[in-house]
Amino acid sequence: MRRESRSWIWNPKAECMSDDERAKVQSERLINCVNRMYEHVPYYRKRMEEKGVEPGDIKSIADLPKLPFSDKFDFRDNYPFGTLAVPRTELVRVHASSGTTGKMKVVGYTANDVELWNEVLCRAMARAGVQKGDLVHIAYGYGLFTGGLGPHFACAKLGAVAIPVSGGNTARQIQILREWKPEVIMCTPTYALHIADQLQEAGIDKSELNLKTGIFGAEAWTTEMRDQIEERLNLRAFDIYGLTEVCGPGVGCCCDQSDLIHIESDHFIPEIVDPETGETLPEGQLGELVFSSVSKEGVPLLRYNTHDLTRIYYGKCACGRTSPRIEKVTGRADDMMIIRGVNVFPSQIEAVLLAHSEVEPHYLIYLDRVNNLDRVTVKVEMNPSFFSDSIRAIEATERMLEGEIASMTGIHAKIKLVEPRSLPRSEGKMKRVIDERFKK
Ligand code: DLL
Repeated sequence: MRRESRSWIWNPKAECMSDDERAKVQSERLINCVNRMYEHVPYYRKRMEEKGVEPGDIKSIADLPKLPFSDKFDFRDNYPFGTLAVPRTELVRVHASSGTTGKMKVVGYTANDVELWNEVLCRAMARAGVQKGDLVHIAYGYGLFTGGLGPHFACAKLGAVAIPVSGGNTARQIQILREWKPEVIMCTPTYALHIADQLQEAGIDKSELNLKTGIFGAEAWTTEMRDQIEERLNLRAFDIYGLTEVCGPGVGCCCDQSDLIHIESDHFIPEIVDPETGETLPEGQLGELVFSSVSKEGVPLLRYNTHDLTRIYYGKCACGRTSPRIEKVTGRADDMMIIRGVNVFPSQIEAVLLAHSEVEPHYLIYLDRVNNLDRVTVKVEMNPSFFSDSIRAIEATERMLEGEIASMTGIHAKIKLVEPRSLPRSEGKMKRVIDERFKK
């Protein structure tokens, strides 16, 4: 039984508008954004010229596929402020995220951008059941990362009380959870599980806490993991999605009807494209998620490829909202492991592991190469009660998990059950894959 939901709708006008109304709003904002980008952002103007598109060619949302894509390399090549569409002096804040390209992706916000971010976060938090007056324990990192300061300021707009704990110092987190009794916690799903472990270790029962809602995101997680977090912290868990380049958390969040994530598409227009051809894919097909953040002033983006893999669904949701929904993001196209030619996602392995009570949701995937062949080893922690079991039972579990992973993914992964609490923990995003294959 899942805990009852406290969900409500922050902005019915924006979240429940008809398809025609949405298309009208999106078209107006898109046209305006294309003009601003063409005028003020040299990299994008060049891209449009190369493709032979002019602002006048974009007359409505239907023309979106005519526009060129943008990508994380545009942030690298225009580091730090070359992606701005306004003078730098008009910014009120800057955030950044580290990229796989080595250079940070720097994103500037005007006062209106911060206000827009607060608005979409209020939609997400209300959807997740945050009420006016609630204490919101924010254990996402504060700083350049958007997870801390974004929700922090949005709490004031919603009328909730932010507790700016930031990440780390888990003992103090637990003290606050137990003594101040916040109703809401926001952190990465892996950190939520770490907190649950620490509570258990300290012999603190979940009934001593007062958590009702958890808003988790910033990394891929499965429904199995959601169930564990809900059970262990006695709360209702919601999936919040976002990326720094588009604003941070709050690009979308699931409602209480399903795990699908409603996208705030009046501001962030989503598309799903074929990773090979760039063609826009129809509803329900797996592809890369692309956003046009048409209302942003500081760093607006047109057709920015997130490389996150998901599917999109349209139509009215049982919650009453009409905004398009994406499936839980299961991985990034560039997170994908190619093992002996087979595409495998860490989330596939996680789904198998979490279906078994003998193991805990703490695991690491090691990739190396022996005699030019890829080898996969998954270290996963045993459940403390199973840990005391016989070697034979442990080995049998290892073989059983190997069999299930093989039938799920088509690859052989060696499973090593390790002692409880022996793998490193993360206070932010968890790095699950250690790839040694290309090291000399
Ligand atoms: O992770 C923003 C955020 C903070 C989202 C707090 C949610 C909560 P970045 O550091 O720029 O921004 O990383 C963005 O993280 O492209 C996805 O690959 C991944 N990601 C974010 N949210 C989810 C989620 C923040 N709910 C990248 N599920 C994105 C799966 C997610 N992956």
